[in-house]
Amino acid sequence: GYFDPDCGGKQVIVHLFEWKWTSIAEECERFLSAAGFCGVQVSPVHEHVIVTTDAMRPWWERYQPVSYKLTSRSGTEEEFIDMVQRCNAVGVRIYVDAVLNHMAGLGRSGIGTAGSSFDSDAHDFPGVPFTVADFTPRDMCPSHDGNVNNYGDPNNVRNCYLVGLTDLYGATDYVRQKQIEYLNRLLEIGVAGFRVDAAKHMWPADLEAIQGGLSKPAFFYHEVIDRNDGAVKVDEYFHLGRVTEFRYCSKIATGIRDFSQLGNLIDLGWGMCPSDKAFVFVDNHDNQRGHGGAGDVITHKDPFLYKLAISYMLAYPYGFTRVMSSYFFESTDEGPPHDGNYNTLDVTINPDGSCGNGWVCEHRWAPITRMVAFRNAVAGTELANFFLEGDNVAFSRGDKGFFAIAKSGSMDRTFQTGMPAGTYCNIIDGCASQVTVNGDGNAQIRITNADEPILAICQGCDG
Ligand code: LM2
Ligand code: CA
Repeated sequence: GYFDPDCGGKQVIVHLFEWKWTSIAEECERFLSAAGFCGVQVSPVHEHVIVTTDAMRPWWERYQPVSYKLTSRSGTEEEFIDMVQRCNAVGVRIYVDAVLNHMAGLGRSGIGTAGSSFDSDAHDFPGVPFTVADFTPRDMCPSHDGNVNNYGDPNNVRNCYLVGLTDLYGATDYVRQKQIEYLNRLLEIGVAGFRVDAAKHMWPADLEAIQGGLSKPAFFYHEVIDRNDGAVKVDEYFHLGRVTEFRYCSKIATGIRDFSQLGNLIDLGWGMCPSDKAFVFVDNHDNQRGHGGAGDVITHKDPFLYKLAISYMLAYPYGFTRVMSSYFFESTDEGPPHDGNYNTLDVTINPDGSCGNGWVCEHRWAPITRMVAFRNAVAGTELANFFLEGDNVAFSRGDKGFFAIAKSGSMDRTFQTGMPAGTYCNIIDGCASQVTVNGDGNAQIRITNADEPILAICQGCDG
C-alpha cells in the first residue's frame, strides 16, 4: 500500500536533485545498487516552463508544470523509461516528485520543455488540456489578492494561489482523472511511488480520490511543512502515506550543533509524526538554499557537521529516511551545472569516487554511504543503551548494531553494545579500526578521528 516503498526492505532513498535520467541510470548500476539504496527521488518528470526572465533557467522552473508529457530538463520520455528499467533491474526503485497542486505561475506563457504552448493568465494548458474551469474559482479563495497568505485558514492555504501558481481545482472529476492518468502512466513505466509536492496546499479528499484511482500499489510521501504553527497539520495526511517531518531538520541541526540537545530529538508533544508516519531528512532541495521551510539546517556546506547529522539520522530509529545529493551553488535560484546552452552536465566520477562537473554527491561520502548499510542491517530493532555525555553519544540497535560519535575527535571508554561476542569492523573507516565485544556485550570503544569521529559496527555489514 501507500507505506511500502517496495524495495525489498531497504531503508534509504537518495534525492538525486536535478540529475539527468541518463546519469541516474548509470548511478543505479555503478553505485546505488551495491551500496544498498532503496531508491531514488528524481526531480519532477512532467513538462515544465522554461524561465529566462526573472531568473536564468532556475532549478524551480520544474515546479511549474505545463503538461504531463514526460520531457523535462532531465531528459526525454525514452531516457526516462530506460532509466526506470535499468534501475529496477538492479533493485533500485524510482520515486517521482509529483506536482499536482498547480500549473505554471501567473504572468508566464510560451512553450514548455516538451513543446506544448501555454498561457497561465488565460488558464490555458492545451498540452493536458486544462482550461479555466479546471482551476480553483476565485471566490473559493478568501485572500484579498488571490494568493496564499494566511496559514491559519485551511481555505486560504488550499484554495488560493501559492506564490502565484495557478491552483488546480482538485475537487473536480476531470482534474482528478487527468492526474490519475499521469500517475498511472508512471506506474506502468515501473515507478514505485511519489513525493507529493505542496500536499499541504491540497485537500486530503482530493488526494484520496487520486490515490484511490491508481491501477497499481504505490509508495507515497506527502510534503507538508508543519511546525505546529498553522491550521494544516501532518496528521490530516496519515491515511495517505508518510508525511515529511520538517521539525526533524531543525531538531537534528540543533542536536548535532549542541549535543546537550540530542536527547529530545523526537518531540511528539510538538506534534511531530510518529515514527511509522514520518519521512525524515537532514536537509532538502528547498531548505538547503533558503526556500520552503528553511531554517537553521545543516547542509553539505558544513561537511563535518553534515556527516555527523546524516550518520545520526541513519543510525537512529525514527521515520523513513532520505539523503540529499546536491550540486554546488552560489545563488538560491541557480540551476544545475550546465553548458553554455543551459543543458545539464553529466555527473562525472573522479578516480577517488567523488563526483565532478559541479555535483556534490553527498551520498558518496564514505560515512554516509556506509551508514546506509548500517540502517539496512539494523532495520526493525529497538534503540537501547542510550548514552549521552558532553560531546559523546552512543547507542545500540537491538543485538544487531552499535553506533557512537565523539564530536571532539576522540573517545576511549567501555560501553554495553548489546551485541554478541566477536570482533567487528568499524564500517565508517572501512575496518581500519575494530571493536571486540566480550561475552557480556561490553566493549572498549576507541575513536580517534578529527574529521569523521564516528563508529558503527553491525552484524552482517562487514565488507
Ligand atoms: C514545493 N513544495 O511544497 C517545492 O518543494 C518548492 O520547491 C516549490 O517552490 C513549491 N512547493 C511550489 O511547487 C519552488 C520555489 C519557488 C518558485 C516555485 C515555482 O521555491 O521560489 O517560485 O518553485 O517555480 C517561483 C518564483 C516566485 C514566483 C513563482 C511563480 O521564485 O517568485 O512567484 O515562481 O511564478 C511570483
Ligand atoms: Ca491548492
